[in-house]
Amino acid sequence: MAIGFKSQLENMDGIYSALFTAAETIYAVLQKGEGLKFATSSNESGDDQIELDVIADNAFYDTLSQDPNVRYVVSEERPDMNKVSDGPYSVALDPIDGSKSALIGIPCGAIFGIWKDADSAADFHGGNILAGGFFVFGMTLEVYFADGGKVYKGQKDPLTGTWTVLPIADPMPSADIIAINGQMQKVWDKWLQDYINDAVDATDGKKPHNMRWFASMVSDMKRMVLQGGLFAYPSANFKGYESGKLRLVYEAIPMAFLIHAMGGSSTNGDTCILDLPVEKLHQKVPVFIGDKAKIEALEAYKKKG
Ligand code: FDP
Ligand code: ZN
Repeated sequence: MAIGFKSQLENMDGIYSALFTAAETIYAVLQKGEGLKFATSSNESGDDQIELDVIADNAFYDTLSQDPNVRYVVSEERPDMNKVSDGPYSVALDPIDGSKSALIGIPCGAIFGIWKDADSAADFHGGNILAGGFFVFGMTLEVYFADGGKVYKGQKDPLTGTWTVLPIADPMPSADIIAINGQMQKVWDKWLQDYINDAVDATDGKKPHNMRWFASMVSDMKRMVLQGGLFAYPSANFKGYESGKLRLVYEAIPMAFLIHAMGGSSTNGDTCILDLPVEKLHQKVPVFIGDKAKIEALEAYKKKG
C-alpha cells in the first residue's frame, strides 16, 4: 500500500505503512458495522472494552511487529510494554479512541506516538517523541499527524483506495470553542469553574465561547486542528477523576505534540504536557490543549487560585 508520504525521519516509512495498513483494516471492520458491542473484558485503566478495542489493538500489533525498526509496542489495551525487536523506534497507541461514542455512530479513531530509544515507561515523555497524531474513522478515513516539526493531513480516497497526504502549512487557527464534559463542574477546582464561567458568560451582551463535546477525543481534536479552540479533560474532586481520565503517554502527549507543531500549546494546569515526567505507562493526566492565548489564560486563572 503506497501512502504517498516520505518521513523526514530515518527508517520510519515502514512504521507509517504499518500504522496506515492497520487503520485500513479497522476502518473496514467499522464499515461492515462489526465490533460495536461490549466485550466481556476491561483494560488496564478499568475501562470496559468493546470488541473493536480488541480488534484494533491486534491489528496494530500485527502490522507493527513485522517491522524490524519497532522495538516496543505500548497500547491502552496492553498492561505492559511489548518487546518486538531491537529496532530503534517504539510506538504507543490508543487503538480505538472514543469507542463509547462509536457505539452510536460518532467518529472514533486511533491515536499514535513514535519515540526513539525508549526502554522504560519513563522514556515515553514528551521531550522524546518524534512523531504523533491520530486517525479518524469518520465519513472517510483520515489522519492528522506531526512528523518531526511538520504537520500533515491525509485522506484515503474511498473510490480509488489511494491516500493523499499533504502538509498543513497554515498556523493553528483560533476560535472561541471549548470542548469539555461539564458533568463534574461542581467538583472541579474553583479556578477552573471561574475560567469556564467567564468563558461562557453571556450577560450584558457578552459573546460566550461555544461549547462542543463529541466525547471522542479524536473528533474533538480534528475540530481543533481545522478550526481552533480549547480541548479540556480536567481533574475533579471525585473518586477516579483525581487526575482526569486521559492517559499521558498515548493520548495527551501525541495530541499535544501535534498541536505544538501547529503553533498551539498544552498544559496540565501548571506545566506543559510535553515537559511532564512519565512515572507509569497508563498514568492519567489533566489535559488542556489549544491555542497559546487560551492556555496562557487558563494557567493564569490557576495561578490566581
Ligand atoms: P472513550 O472512553 O469513549 O474511549 O479515550 C477516552 C475517551 O473516550 C475520549 O475519547 C473522550 O474524549 C473521553 O474519553 C470521553 O469521556 P466522557 O465519557 O467523560 O465524556
Ligand atoms: Zn482514548
